Amino acid sequence: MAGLATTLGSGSMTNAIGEIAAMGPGDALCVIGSNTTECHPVMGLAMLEAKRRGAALVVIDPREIDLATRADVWLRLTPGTDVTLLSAMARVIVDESLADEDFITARTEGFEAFRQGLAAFAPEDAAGVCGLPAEAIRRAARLLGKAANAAFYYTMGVTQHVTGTDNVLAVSNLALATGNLGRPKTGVNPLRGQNNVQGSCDMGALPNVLTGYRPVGDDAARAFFEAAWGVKLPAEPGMTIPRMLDAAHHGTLRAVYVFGENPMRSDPDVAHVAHCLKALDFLVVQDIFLTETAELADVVLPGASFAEKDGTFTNTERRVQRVRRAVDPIGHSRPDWMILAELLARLGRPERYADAEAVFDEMRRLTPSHAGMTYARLERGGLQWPCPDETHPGTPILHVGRFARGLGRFVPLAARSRAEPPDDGYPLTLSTGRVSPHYHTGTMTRRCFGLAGAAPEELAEVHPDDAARYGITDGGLMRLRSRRGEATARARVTRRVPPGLVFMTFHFTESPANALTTAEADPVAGTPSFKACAVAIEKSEEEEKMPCMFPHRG
Ligand SMILES: Nc1nc2c(c(=O)[nH]1)N[C@H]1C(S)=C(S)[C@@H](COP(=O)(O)OP(=O)(O)OC[C@H]3O[C@@H](n4cnc5c(=O)[nH]c(N)nc54)[C@H](O)[C@@H]3O)O[C@H]1N2
Ligand SMILES: Nc1nc2c(c(=O)[nH]1)N[C@H]1C(S)=C(S)[C@@H](COP(=O)(O)OP(=O)(O)OC[C@H]3O[C@@H](n4cnc5c(=O)[nH]c(N)nc54)[C@H](O)[C@@H]3O)O[C@H]1N2
Ligand SMILES: [Mo]
Repeated sequence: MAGLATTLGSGSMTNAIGEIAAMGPGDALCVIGSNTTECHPVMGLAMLEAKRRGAALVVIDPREIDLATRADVWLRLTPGTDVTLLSAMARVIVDESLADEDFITARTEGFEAFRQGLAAFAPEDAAGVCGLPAEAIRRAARLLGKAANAAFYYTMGVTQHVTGTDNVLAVSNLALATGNLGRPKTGVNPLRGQNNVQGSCDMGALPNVLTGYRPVGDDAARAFFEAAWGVKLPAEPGMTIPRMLDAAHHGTLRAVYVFGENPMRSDPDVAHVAHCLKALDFLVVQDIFLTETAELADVVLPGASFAEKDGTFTNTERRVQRVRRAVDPIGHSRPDWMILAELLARLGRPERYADAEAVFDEMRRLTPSHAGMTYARLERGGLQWPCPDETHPGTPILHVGRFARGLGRFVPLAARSRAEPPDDGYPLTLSTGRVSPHYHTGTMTRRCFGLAGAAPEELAEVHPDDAARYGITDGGLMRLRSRRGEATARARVTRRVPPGLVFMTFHFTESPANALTTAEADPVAGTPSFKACAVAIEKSEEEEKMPCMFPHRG
């Protein structure tokens, strides 16, 4: 969001999901740092469908994910070198006159400075930095530069680095240079991960904005909400999670209310997280299960799951959709909004909501981009914001004819190094992420018989050369150490990862990847470097403590 708000004026997926499968001969897809078939399988399948119909596929990923095996060009870059690679591709596009000059003249600014900045990114030099043949960089650039329509998709391989914002700007620069915005089958498309992360951001669940991305520092915006709610609002942005943790450590933050989040397994450097949460005077956790974080809480409030309540989710293409209660809440658990409304009442604000629809009606009254949505209208498959009035059909594609900020902005970039490069003590790079059967910290999916059966335990990917060097066998246990902590995991010896890279998930509490990761973060967005930290590995002898759950292994 930090990156795209700068260049385009709006930080969400620019195009619609349905356009992907419709791509065909002459079109190209560029998938960067996104294991789409495992993490967004519906869109992953659409990408494979586009490929089958004749669209070209460029994949930029250090690991041999499914999509890489199907790509026309797979760029197996060294982790953390995306700015260099994407800038070198832009350089080829400009040098070989493949840039869209009409688009650049009519709809963008800053091109000249950007073009001059590309002098630092000759493909031959980039090849060394990224660990790739220069010719592969050229081939990928030509495929995208010559395509009738090219669409860019990216996720956490791009953002979860100390250079995350720069990486996003590099993607945006490439889309602007090739004129691939504001039309079907194009766009800069960050695929949102959680079912309602888009909706949470739209509703101001960020430190610096109110609903609809109106800054808390904007007097007029604040006055509008103050009049509606009858309260005084702070003009200063709040804190990001890493800053909250530091403030807890320093004693300037005394109480925290966590809901729908399990930072004791999902935040980097969990030893630090535990220390900070224990330093608080008061911790409340509202979850549907007793998580590792809830175990530290003074008060645990049982929430009801998605299937037990009414409301809306906003998906990655900005589509607001209804969810409906299918079963009754269990025991004393309640929908989150009811718990919050009850708490408000106890704090002296009377309950104002009869049901979830009443909450929605307030939200659309206060949010111009959602003003035209009603529960009745949402019955027909949902609506994509902006949807300013009740006759408006919603907006499938952003930036048609004009960018949200007026002109699209090129941003010249310089390559910066990743977090914690390997050294003698910690000679390998750890990258973390997901496998398809499990969701995040496993609170939900590990309780599901079928999913737990499909992936009962961590299988950390390690290259055969590294396995041989450290005496690690396929299916055997290995110990991983970083400057922050250690973890034990079963090894999967595979060429899916390149030499020097170890990949593990953060799904398994007994093999906690975030005991190892670093809290070093992107300076603009505050997103941690989950995709790169330095580790050491060795064979582990803890076999009885972690019996093998795969009968055919170990
Ligand atoms: N099954 C399942 N699906 C999920 C989730 C889940 O937990 N389980 N979580 C959801 C959520 S919240 C999210 S955010 C998404 C995440 O979806 P993804 O971002 O697709 O998931 P990750 O496993 O984090 O994969 C990131 C990809 O980036 C690559 N990568 C790592 N470092 C680099 C790099 O330096 N450059 C490049 N170009 N690539 C790199 C990795 O090899 C990997 O293929 O998934 C969503 N969907
Ligand atoms: N090492 C590493 N760490 C990562 C990442 C990575 O790639 N690598 N990815 C990061 C990313 S992109 C993300 S999005 C985060 C995810 O981090 P988290 O959001 O902390 O992970 P989840 O396990 O999804 O936690 C969600 C919690 O909400 C609870 N819950 C589910 N439904 C409800 C509900 O309706 N109400 C309430 N009150 N609770 C509910 C679940 O039981 C669970 O405990 O992890 C981040 N951490
Ligand atoms: Mo995410």
